[in-house]
Amino acid sequence: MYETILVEHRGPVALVTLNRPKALNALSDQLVTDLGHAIDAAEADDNIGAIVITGSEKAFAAGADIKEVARFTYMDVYQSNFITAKWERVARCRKPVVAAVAGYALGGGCELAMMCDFILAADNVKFGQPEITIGTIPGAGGTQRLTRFVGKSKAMEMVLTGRNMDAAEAERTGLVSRIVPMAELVDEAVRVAERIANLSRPIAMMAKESVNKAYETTLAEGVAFERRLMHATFAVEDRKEGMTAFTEKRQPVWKHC
Ligand code: CO8
Repeated sequence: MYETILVEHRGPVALVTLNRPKALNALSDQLVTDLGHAIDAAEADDNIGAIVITGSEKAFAAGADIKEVARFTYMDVYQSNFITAKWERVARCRKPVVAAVAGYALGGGCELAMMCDFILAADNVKFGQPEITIGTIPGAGGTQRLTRFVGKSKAMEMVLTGRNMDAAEAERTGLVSRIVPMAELVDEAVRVAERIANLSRPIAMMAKESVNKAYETTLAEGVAFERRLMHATFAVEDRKEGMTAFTEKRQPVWKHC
């Protein structure tokens, strides 16, 4: 169905595997288009409660497809808003998205991982924004999201030198939520995504929206936004069911409404 990705449903989880092994999953226009369509389909599917995006053991994605973009002129990238505008589809997804990252996550690959809600990474992971070494700068949020994840000093060093960050440093700096042994990465990511998908879906969407607000606004506005959404959970049937189940000492039965 897709040229450059594989999509598999594991229970309530859509597992999307980037699949251009010969190019280390470089993010060609076709791949980013396929990924956008897969996100559209997962969002529209009531059986799906969460998404996992992964690559191969060697590369999550080695960045934009340099061979494809090398020939572009300024007018090409400006007028088409270059493909990085399309990549934002992942960041706009309302269902939870987990990145399961092994190997190289460079340039656009690092940016794509950071567009997901959180990152589980294998012990062989290498994150980096090496754009400067090919004469450009990150164009899909790298200078902004990396700085928010790891702070100015480390982000600036990485963006200015193009050096990579290994698993230990990524965990220490909070770029990833956890490091997982390579052999368990995808199964663990699916397990975590399944746990989320099996909770109340509207409540998970509100939780995601509220955490994301922390990146967009002041503390006072963010706290006010969170309070309004928390109030809104009291209009969701699942909120009543969750609290009733607790008082009745039983498991909740979510209706996702
Ligand atoms: N684009 C296209 N092809 C790639 C890419 C890529 N980003 N990365 C790897 N490949 C291809 C290689 O060309 C090679 O293909 P072939 O066998 O046909 O020559 C194949 O994948 C395997 O790669 P290597 O032989 O290089 O594998 P190694 O294990 O020796 O090295 C590396 C792995 C270190 C990951 C190396 O491939 C590398 O440095 N890749 C490029 C990494 C990079 O610079 N990424 C940033 C790209 S720029 C970006 O993402 C943001 C762009 C925003 C720009 C906006 C412009 C308008």
